[in-house]
This record gives sequence, structure tokens and C-alpha cells, in this order.
Amino acid sequence: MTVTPWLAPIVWEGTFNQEVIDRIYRNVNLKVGVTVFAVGKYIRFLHGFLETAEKHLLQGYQVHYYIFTDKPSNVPQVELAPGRALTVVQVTKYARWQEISLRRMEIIKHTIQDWLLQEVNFLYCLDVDMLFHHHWGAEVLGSLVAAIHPGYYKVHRSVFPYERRSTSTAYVPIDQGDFYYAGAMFGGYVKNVLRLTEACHAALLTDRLNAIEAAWQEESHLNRYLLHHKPTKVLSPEYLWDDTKQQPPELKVIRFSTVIKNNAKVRENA
Ligand code: UD2
Repeated sequence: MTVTPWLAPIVWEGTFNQEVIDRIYRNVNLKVGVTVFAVGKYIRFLHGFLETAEKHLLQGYQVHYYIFTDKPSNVPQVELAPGRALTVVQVTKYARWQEISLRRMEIIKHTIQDWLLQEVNFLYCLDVDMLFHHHWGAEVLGSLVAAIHPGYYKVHRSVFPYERRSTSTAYVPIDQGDFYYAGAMFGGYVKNVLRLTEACHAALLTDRLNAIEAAWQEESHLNRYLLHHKPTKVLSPEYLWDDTKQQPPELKVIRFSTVIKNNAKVRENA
């Protein structure tokens, strides 16, 4: 598929002309923010993330990394290209890995409200246990952007791991849903990312009051939100792959992929 039923493009190799896109965006002085959480043992992934991002992520554009960590002094030194910047923000390390992951919505929301609305035009929120392998450029820019989860792009929606308990605010009925989107990447205009994080944070709080945690924490809430707020651009699994899977023939290129990790070693309380 190269277009969604609501006519948003699905970005694959061969569906865009990089030269044309760069000609449009390079002249408009864009600032793109990238949020990355590296809390607890996940700090070990930050060096590879940043080093490969400097080779492949929005090359030639002004990118500002916002690194959220409980250990600011352990943030590695990585040489940044001209026009690129990095800010470290100290955050609390929660005891459960699920809590660390889902709290990102709340922290990103506050950070946007406090300063990012003034600092960047676009904001992309990415997982840290990932490496860039290939061009991940301005073709990803859009009003509201999500990526199809690499594990679920070929299966029927009835098997998507949406939250299926109707008592959760992340509930998606069995006969609904367009794609299963990955929690490891969402982005778009900073004001749209603010709306998304506000809605997901409010939903997470309601679930907490009702003593329920959605099946895949903030990823479940993201999927519920995107069911009713359709992305204007969808990234194919080229843009978010998983190293535990072999490269299938339909994937001409892998641009950004999770590193294989030992969950028991890096996650809190795993
Ligand atoms: C899936 C999703 C992830 C998130 C999670 C929710 C994909 C490919 N991955 O990944 O986005 O929705 O499920 O449960 O869609 N983190 C820390 N320290 C920790 C734990 C997490 O910094 O101790 C941060 C870090 O940026 C990490 C992210 O949270 O990349 C997600 O955690 P994960 O990678 O362990 O979650 P995972 O791989 O199950």
C-alpha cells in the first residue's frame, strides 16, 4: 500500500523524490526537535543512536535533540554537524520499565508547553534502543506522522495487539482500526504532537484512576488516538524495523531499526 484509505501517503523507497523534497524544505529554515529517553540502563544505547542519527537523520537540516535521562553526566559526547544542537533534561527514573516508557507522554507534553512550541516547527519522538542505517530524511515531515509497527504490517486487524478491554480508555473494538502503529516513533507539527501527548496523558491518568494499564502502555493509547485522529503521513516499516526479523523482499531498505537487546539485562523489574 502506498496510500491509506483516507488518502495519506505511506512512505516507501520509490514513492518520493528526495531532491524535490529537499528543494522545498531546505529554503524555509525549519527546526526539527527529536525527543529521546535514555533512562536507567538504556543510557548505553544513546551513543549508537546519536552517532548513526548524525549520519542519516535529516541530514542538512537543523535538528535539536532533547535527551531525557536520569544520568546527565553519562550522556556521551558525539560530534554534531553545524546547525544541530543537543539539550539534556534530567528526569526521574521510575521503578518499573512500563512506567518509564509510558511517562514519556506526560514529560513530552510538559516540555512542549514549557519551551518547544517556541523552539521547533516539527517534533519527532523516538525510542533510543535503535540505530539508523540509511537515509531518514525530510520525506518524514508532515502534520501528524506515525509508523506502521514492523510486526503487524501483513496481518489482519483482528490480530493487532490493541487494548481490547473496554474498561481502558485505549480500547479499540475488534472490528475497528486501520494500522497497528509503533510506539517507538510519532511526530509532526509540534502543536499536533502537543495535542497527541495531552490526549494520551489524560487517557493514561484515567486508566490509572481505574487501576488498569493498557496492554502496551503508551503504544496502546497512541493507537487509540490515531484511530480518531488519522495521521496525514504514514511511514512504512523501512522507517522503523526490528533487527530480530529478517529483511523481507518487499523492504528495499532498512533505515532505522531496533537493536537486539536482552530485556532482562536492560529493563527495570523485567
Ligand atoms: C515497545 C515499543 C515502544 C513502547 C513500548 C511500550 C516499538 C518498536 N517499541 O518497545 O515504543 O511503546 O513497547 O511498552 O514500537 N526507556 C528507558 N529506560 C527504561 C525503559 C524504557 O529509557 O528502563 C525508554 C527508551 O527510550 C526505550 C523506550 O522507553 O527505547 C521504550 O521502551 P522499550 O524499548 O523497552 O520498549 P519495547 O522495546 O518493548
